[in-house]
Parts: sequence; structure tokens; C-alpha cells
Amino acid sequence: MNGAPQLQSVLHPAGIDAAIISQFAWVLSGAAALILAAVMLLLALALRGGPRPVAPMRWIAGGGIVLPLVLLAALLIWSTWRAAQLTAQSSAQKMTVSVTAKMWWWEVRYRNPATGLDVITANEIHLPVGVPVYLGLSSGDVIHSFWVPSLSGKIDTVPGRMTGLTLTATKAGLYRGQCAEFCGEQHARMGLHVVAESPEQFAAWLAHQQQPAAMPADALAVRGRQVFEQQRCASCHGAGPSGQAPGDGPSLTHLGSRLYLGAGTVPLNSATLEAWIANPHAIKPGVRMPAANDIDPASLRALAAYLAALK
Ligand code: HEC
Ligand SMILES: [Cu+2]
Repeated sequence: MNGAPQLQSVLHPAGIDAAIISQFAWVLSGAAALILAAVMLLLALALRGGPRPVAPMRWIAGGGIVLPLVLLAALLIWSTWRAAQLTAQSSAQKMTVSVTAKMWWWEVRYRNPATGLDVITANEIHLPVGVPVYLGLSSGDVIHSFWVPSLSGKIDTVPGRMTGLTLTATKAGLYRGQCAEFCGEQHARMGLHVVAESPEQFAAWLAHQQQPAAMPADALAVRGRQVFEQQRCASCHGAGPSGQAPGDGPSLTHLGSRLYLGAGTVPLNSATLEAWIANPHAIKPGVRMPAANDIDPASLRALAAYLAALK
């Protein structure tokens, strides 16, 4: 799906709540535009001068009091009625996903029904189309805000608190999301992607994510696995058979199956992987991962090959 058109647009809804929100945008801006046009027309007529068809007091009472009251009341009643149809934020849903916002990436967890343990991934949320999914949101550090405009409204993630959002994707596709609360240096590069797919595709994806990381098969990747251990990458990342352990960095257990690197910053491929490992600060300045300064080119290539093979 790499390279597919991605939507991050309130005006292209692909979720139940997003459709209501975009309707708000159209109706309220439409009404405002009509009123503005009418006022401008009256202004033009007034500037032209000539006889006045209506007495000034009537204009003031009609246009200044009655019209705004009627119009605002109508819009208020309509929007209150429509807002009540937004999905209730209850966790009584079929499916729950936990999302923890961190500086500057997203940890994503699914429950593995077989083991009762969490399947941990990052920056990419897979959802089955048509199924209401409750996202339990929290923060590992400062306040962030979870927002995937094509799917739903946005909600803050607050340290020490759980907030929740229920999403129902109505169209399969790749949707971009963005942290929407300033959270430091790399706030702008704290993106995420939602892959909305058929329930069958989703089930296959989740079953695959539940598997332990593949052991490297070819010589280059075997070498890469050694470099990974020598470089102490696992102190933050924990990839490999024990890779489901939470850490200060995103899980790399199935890194090769993801579309982007650095929370939606660059597409994931071997070139970007090598560049990221050598110096992530060149791609995302200030990122909370050290550059691997003491790594030779051959080891770097092997390490990138190992990580890319973690499908
Ligand atoms: C001090 C902890 C730390 C160490 C050590 C560390 N990383 Fe990271 N790494 C992070 C953090 C934090 C991120 C998330 C950065 C972001 O996107 O803001 C990250 C992101 C990554 C990513 C991108 C993951 C994704 O899905 O976007 C890769 C790949 C990666 N690290 C590989 C490595 C490798 C290989 C090493 C060893 C050479 C290493 N890291 C060492 C903390 C660390
Ligand atoms: Cu932010």
C-alpha cells in the first residue's frame, strides 16, 4: 500500500464520526457564506443610495434581531441533534486497542486472545472496516492529541489518565493521522497511519503480529542480528523473540511489515533504514534515539537488512 493516496482530510470522511463532523463544516460554513453574501449585497444597495423601500427601524429589528435569533436557533438545534449522533465514547465495544503517545511516536497494543498478552507495535494502527473499535488513549510523557481527520474527531492524551475514542472506519484505505497538541521539538513529525482493511485481512495481520520475530535466515541478516546485540539497540527496542517487551523505543519485532519510519516521517525501505540508524537526528532532529556513530558501513548494511527482514 506504500505510495497509495493517503488522506488526512476532514473533508474526505471515511468514518462514521468523520462524516458527521464534515457535515458540520459544510453546513456551518455554508450558512455563514450565505449570510455574508446577503450582507454584502445589502451593503452594495445601500451605497448606491436612492429611495428606501423599508423603514430603517424595520431593517434594524428584522436584520439585527429577528434574523440572527431565528438562524442561530435553527443551527443550534440542528447541530445539537446531529452531535448527539456522534459515537458514544464507551469501551463496551467488540475490539479495544491501546495507544500510548510518546515523544514523538505512538505505541499501539492489541490483546492476543490466545496468550492474554499484548501484541505491541508502533505508529501504524490496523482496523477492520465496519467494526467499532475503542481506542484507549494515554500518554507516556506530556500531553499529546490523537487525530485521524478522515476517521473521527480528535482527543487529547493526558499523562496519568485514560481517554477514549471510538472509531468506525467505513471505507478501506490508508489514513494519515497527526499529533494535534504541541509536544516539543518533533511534534510536527509525530504522525501515524491507520490501515482500514477487510475483517479477513485484519485477522491475518493480527495473527501475524502475534508471532515472535523471525530468526534471520541469510548470512547478512544473521550478521545484522549480532550487530543489533553489540550495539545494545535492544536496551530500548527489544526485538527478537523477547521483542514484545515494552521499552523506551518502538517495538521492532515486525518492523519490516510497517509502511513508515519515524512515526510517519519517511517511507520504510533499506535506504531510509540505514540512514535512520546511522543518524536519526538528520531525519528527525532531537529524536530520542542516539546516532550509531561507531558503526562501520558493512555492519550498518547488515543491521538494516536484519531489521527489514523482520516482516
Ligand atoms: C536510548 C534508546 C534507544 C536506543 C539505544 C536505540 N533506539 Fe531506536 N528508537 C528510539 C526511539 C525513542 C525511537 C522513536 C523515534 C521517533 O520516531 O520519534 C526509535 C526509533 C527507531 C526506529 C524506527 C521505528 C519506527 O517504527 O519508526 C528504528 C528502525 C530504530 N529505532 C532502530 C534502532 C537501532 C538499530 C538501534 C541500535 C543501533 C537503536 N534503534 C537504538 C530509541 C532508541
Ligand atoms: Cu504533539
